[in-house]
Amino acid sequence: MPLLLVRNDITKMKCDAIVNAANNNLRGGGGVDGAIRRAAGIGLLAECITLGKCETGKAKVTRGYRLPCKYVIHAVGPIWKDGEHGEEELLRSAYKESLAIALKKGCESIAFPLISAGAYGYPKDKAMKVAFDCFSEFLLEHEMLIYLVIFDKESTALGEKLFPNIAKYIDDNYIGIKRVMAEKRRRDEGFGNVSVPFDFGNAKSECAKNIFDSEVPKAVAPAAFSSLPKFHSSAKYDTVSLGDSLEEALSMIDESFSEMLLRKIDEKGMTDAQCYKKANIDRKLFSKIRSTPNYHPKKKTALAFAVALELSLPETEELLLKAGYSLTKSSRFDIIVEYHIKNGIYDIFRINEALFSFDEDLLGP
Ligand code: AR6
Repeated sequence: MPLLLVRNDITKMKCDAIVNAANNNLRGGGGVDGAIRRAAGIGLLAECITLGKCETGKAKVTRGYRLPCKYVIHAVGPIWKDGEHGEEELLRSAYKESLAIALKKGCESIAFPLISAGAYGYPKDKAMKVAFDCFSEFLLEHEMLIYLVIFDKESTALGEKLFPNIAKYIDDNYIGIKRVMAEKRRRDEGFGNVSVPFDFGNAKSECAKNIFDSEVPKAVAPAAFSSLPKFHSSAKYDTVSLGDSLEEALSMIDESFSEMLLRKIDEKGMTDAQCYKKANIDRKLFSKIRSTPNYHPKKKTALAFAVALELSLPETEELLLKAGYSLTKSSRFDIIVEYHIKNGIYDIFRINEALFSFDEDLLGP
């Protein structure tokens, strides 16, 4: 099961367990701890009292009481001093212990806050990296839906601060909506081809979000592509006549997205599980893709597989095309993904961290 980043109040998360950023006394405090206790009610404090203390880097579990979760796992992260006092190890341990408890309790879903990144002063970018590392390591071995819940806008530390190189790459490559619209108008008015591939369905700038519905307009809806047989070239298409055998016509149908994906998995010597886990995709969705030759994925799913397979940029474009998509310069989402592929960064959690920080959709299901 994948890792999802969400902006929410953790007390609202409907999952098997939520994690509390607690202190050694387990008697409550401010921040996420205070919010959880207020929402859970007095029963939670009463049970905490029976548990005694909890060492830094460790975790203990109670029931969820009035919260919409079965369990609350109280994890104690380190107080940040300067990074030279074993903070990272302790923070890793807090995440690992929490996940081990969730596993033992049979949880299928769990939501974490950014432990230690509030009152305990752990720098948010560093805290996020530790969280991602722990989750991705865990998900390689286990099936669980993990949410990392970011509460305040500031927790993301925002893309430009965290990722100046990516911000620069976006500046250099992003084509604003006005220019794209002008180019589209030129094309519509018959002034020749545009140089910018424009994809309404993926224009995700603030500007684009306001202008267009998030739905892909029918005329360019990728689903429309997938239902049509694809031909290798127009020259070949011309040769198909009514008298040609069905077999011949079928032989011209292009490889579908699913077929290309499965072929690439074989070529890369990966197992299915290695691929879908690396793509942050759950087993169920992968099985559906595997058993549906004409499966039409979302763009973020197709790109997640491209990243998992470590495809080059042209190969990525090819895989996307199978699903009726392309990478465009009119979408910050596309540019950020392109940046990572170009730089050989194929860690989906790292890419998602960047996407999240720039307030974009994430790769995955
Ligand atoms: N939902 C999700 N995240 C939240 C919420 C919420 N409702 N509220 C805050 N956060 P902190 P720590 C984020 O201070 O640094 C307590 O007093 C917050 O933005 O809650 O581990 C304990 O009793 C930040 O990113 O925990 C301890 O004494 C993250 O949760 C001490 O604070 C953690 O912030 C623990 O400090």
